[in-house]
Amino acid sequence: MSVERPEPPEYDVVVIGAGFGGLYALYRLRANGMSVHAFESGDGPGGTWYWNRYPGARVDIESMIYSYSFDEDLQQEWKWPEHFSPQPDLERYANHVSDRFDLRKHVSFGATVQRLRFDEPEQRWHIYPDRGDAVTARFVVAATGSLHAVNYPDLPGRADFHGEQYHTARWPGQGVDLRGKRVAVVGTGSTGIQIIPLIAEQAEHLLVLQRTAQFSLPSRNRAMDQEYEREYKANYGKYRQLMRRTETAAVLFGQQQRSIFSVSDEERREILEQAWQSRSGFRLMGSFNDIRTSLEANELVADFVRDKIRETVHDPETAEKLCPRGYPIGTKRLCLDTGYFETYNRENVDLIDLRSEPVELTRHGLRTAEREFDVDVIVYATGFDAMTGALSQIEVTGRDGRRLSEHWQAGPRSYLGLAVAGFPNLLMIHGPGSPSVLAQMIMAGEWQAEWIAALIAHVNSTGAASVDTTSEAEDRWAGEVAAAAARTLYPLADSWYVGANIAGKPRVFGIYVGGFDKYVDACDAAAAADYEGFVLA
Ligand code: NA7
Repeated sequence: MSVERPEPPEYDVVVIGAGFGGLYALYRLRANGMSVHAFESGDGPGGTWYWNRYPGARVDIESMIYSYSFDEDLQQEWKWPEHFSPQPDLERYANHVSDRFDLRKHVSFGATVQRLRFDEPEQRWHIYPDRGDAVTARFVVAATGSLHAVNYPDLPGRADFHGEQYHTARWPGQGVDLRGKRVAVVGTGSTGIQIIPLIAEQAEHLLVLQRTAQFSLPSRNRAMDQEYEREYKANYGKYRQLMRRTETAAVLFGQQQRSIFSVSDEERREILEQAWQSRSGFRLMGSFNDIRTSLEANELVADFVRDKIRETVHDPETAEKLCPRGYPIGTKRLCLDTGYFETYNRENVDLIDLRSEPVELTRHGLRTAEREFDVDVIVYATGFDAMTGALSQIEVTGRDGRRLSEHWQAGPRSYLGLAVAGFPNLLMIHGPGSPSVLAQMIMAGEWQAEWIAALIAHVNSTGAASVDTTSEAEDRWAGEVAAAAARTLYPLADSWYVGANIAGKPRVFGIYVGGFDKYVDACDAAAAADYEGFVLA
């Protein structure tokens, strides 16, 4: 007797991830008449803004900019309470968009895709989640997020520690009561810098374990200014248009076209001071046009920020430990903070510089060569296996049994950050080789989802079964990405942008920093030239 197995559900497109990129891809592809489904590991939508529930989690791009542009009513009606939105507001927005556009019904929440296999005879992808049925789809859109796969530090003795341990990107939804506890935070990137001041207010004692001091600028966050909001909404069309045409990756921060060497020392200090005091810290980096490209120009700005740290932190020794050195400002993600450096003036806060004072975890806390601390809770603000991590956690098998992990062994390759040779009908949002984390990701994701929807419509209109790219197209694009990076100082830093935070990861700068406008032009030019670099079969 044969047992009949049910046929897997079939879709035109499966989207992996229901963060802001994935949600919009669902919306856009459905509007184009496709049958769509998404798998999302989280129990709700929002991606990064679902997972990062740690105290102080906040976006570092202004709320009026960091939002969807595709629906005029949505952008007019939605009210952002704060100038820089905190995680709960962004998660609320993701839920609102899911409900408003009836997207939730297309998503399997709490389901992580573990395996993706391209079936050549069928010309379809088979998608295997860890929960629920496998499905098939002609196209897969990987909106898996650039910062999803969490990174734990390789601190000696970590398994021995008996207290509570939390990674900031997997922070319990119900929160963690740190009142009266002795807490250690490992990591001083954007996340550490956001959470440290808030933990210091609650904990009996806070120990910060810093491997690399970071540049951070004051966020000057505040309640939304009503007049600013009105003006923004009245001109949204114009601003969104401008964002798509910026060099500065769809973020408007008033990039100036003058060299830092074209002004006197006094003028330079005045200009930097004005930017420092302005409503968006990143304006500092836009004050002159050579900060990202000239080491000498960059060093002047770095000095300005180091002086600010010395002015803020009372203890000179601690201030020096907190002064970033050894990499140009802006080449590791620049942080925005609220009272970060001031936190070190508190009696209940201590800083350990891991490079000069290595730490070993013990059963009850940690010790260095000279000191020992009892600790109740360790918080890991140690970031992510960024850019490729989330997709690399899925076993992806393309044409001829080719594995994506093998294809990317020497570093991620892609054409336009959208497609990978040998993996037909698999398209990426914020893929390596796209502007991704150095763009305003909601806008960039919308733009890519639209481009992908147009590509799929084109494939369908020709009657082709699949679209792939070629190794030559990947090489050509890798050359463009590398050339754009080489014009900047980014490759000089050991950052997660180049994979330096993950042991054994190949060092590749996988972000297109030639300008969001140039990226759009390159993708549009390929489309206009009959999808040059793509092969329809
Ligand atoms: P980041 O920016 O990767 O920061 C992680 C921090 O953790 C950083 O200070 C790291 O030091 C530190 N780290 C990582 N591994 C270790 C080990 N093994 N030992 C000690 N310290 C370690 O992650 P975030 O979550 O802060 O921010 C990610 C992005 O989210 C951010 O850039 C924004 O785009 C939003 P390092 O600098 O590597 O020496």
